[in-house]
Amino acid sequence: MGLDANFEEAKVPEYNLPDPLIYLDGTKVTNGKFWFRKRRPEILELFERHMYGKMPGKPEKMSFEITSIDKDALQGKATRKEISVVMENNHIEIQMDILIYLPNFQPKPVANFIALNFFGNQSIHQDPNITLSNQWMPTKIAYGIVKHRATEKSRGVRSSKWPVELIIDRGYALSTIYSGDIDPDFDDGFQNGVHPLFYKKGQTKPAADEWGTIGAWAWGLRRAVDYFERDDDIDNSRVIAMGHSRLGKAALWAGANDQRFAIVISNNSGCGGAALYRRKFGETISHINYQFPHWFCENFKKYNDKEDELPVDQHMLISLIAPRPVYIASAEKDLWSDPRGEFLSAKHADPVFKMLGTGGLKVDEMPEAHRPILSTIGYHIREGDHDVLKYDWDKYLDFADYHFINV
Ligand code: GTR
Repeated sequence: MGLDANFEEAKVPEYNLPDPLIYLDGTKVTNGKFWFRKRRPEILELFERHMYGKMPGKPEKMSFEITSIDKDALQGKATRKEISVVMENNHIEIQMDILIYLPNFQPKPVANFIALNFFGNQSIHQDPNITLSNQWMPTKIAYGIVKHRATEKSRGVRSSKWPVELIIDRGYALSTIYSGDIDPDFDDGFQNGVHPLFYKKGQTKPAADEWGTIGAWAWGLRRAVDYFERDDDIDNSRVIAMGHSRLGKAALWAGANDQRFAIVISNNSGCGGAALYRRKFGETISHINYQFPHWFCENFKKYNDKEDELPVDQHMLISLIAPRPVYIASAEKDLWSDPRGEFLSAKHADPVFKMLGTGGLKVDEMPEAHRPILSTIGYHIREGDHDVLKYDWDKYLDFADYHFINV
């Protein structure tokens, strides 16, 4: 299969989206009580069975160890903490390391962004005291990742995507975890990472309706919240899940599953994230399953080139977050992620948000670049490529302020 894709709006096919407010039996959801009792679980189950796979609950054992703490980080403006979370199930252990920067000037507990990273915690900032990851990661010499391991040269290589000082100055904490601590991003038949902790006797890979790698990352984000619940510096009513691209897909799925995330932010999450599949614009189901056969559950492969047969589409993923605020961000040149499809997911989730008594999405038409929309559903598109920029973070901070302070 080649990777030819449609990038022309005129070639988007006609499509009918499944209605988030119509039950599988064809009747209509009439109020919020039935949404939560019946329709929301129905939709969640469809996403589990056909797309992301079911994820397990908490492991049998979890232990938390603060491995470092520095109250004088970032020229005194922040406290840096590192926490090792060891999780055990079926006598197998896995460890994920959380790096947290807390603003020193802000009274505790503070609102907190949690976002997974692609190249280890040390990649987000030049701070020489961040513990260097020793996990497998994709080799990338330009980033100082040599023979699948981070070197000293990898410190801060991704700092343009992580404006830590800005986040701290605005009074928020930032937490991050290397995604590969939870599941390394390659197709090894699910032998490494968290999946084997939950195999039943004789099981060697997830069943067709069980989690893939995106499900595992989402699960890891939820386990981070288990830690935050024990940390008095963090306000557990104000935890924000944020993710870029593949990690944005995971942030949305985590937010759909776990109402402890007060706000969910998708940065350029595209196919399998915020974008509507039925538009077949940019990356499609067959592209993603071909390039990343480990991301979704096995059942999802049945929908290669059959997006119209899928019982859900991604506006329904957004609707699972309601009534909690959700922000979707696109970039003009990121056509592979289908910016318009990302906006339309927000728009078609709006009826659920409105039924639940929120303001939903306050516009009908996709805004121009650099005209952010602040409402329960937030949205912006900016100039430029597939990336996370300071501009994006600025808007996420505005969105969080709008919901946490101004409301
Ligand atoms: C691409 C993939 C996208 C997106 C992106 C990323 O190769 O096709 O779905 O996830 O990677 O994570 O940067």
